[in-house]
Amino acid sequence: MRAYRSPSLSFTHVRTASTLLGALLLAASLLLVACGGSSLDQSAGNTTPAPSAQPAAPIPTGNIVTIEMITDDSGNYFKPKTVSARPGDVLRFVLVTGVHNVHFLPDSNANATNLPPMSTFAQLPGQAIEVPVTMGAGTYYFQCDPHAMLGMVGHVTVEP
Ligand SMILES: [Cu+2]
Repeated sequence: MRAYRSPSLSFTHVRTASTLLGALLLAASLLLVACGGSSLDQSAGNTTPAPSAQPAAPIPTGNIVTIEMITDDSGNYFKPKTVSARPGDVLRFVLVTGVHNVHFLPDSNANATNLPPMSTFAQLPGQAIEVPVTMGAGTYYFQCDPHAMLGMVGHVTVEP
């Protein structure tokens, strides 16, 4: 008897789950479109940026992991260039010198979900780009787009 009933039960369960997943994916893609649109608008305008010109971030629930963005005699670089974090933490990229952004390239993060969108550019010393850690456990590559070829790249390892 039990063996006879269970297939229909699990079928119902799977259908409900996939409907939910579809709704979530739809919501996520709408969110991505909205974020992409606003960052394009900001870089296209290229007017004086407000010091706090960043995408709205969720309320931080964990630690803040600070990474400096630097241009000096030794080049353009993130410091440190390798960090670890946990889901709910915030990566805080603080501009020290130069003009930089933060981009978790999808092409360089195969199979990653919930990657942060490409940031706008930080141009004022002290300006911070805050990136909530929304990705699952794993190691993720990020770069500054104009300086990636010059070695301005880094990795964050998200711990489970
Ligand atoms: Cu840079």
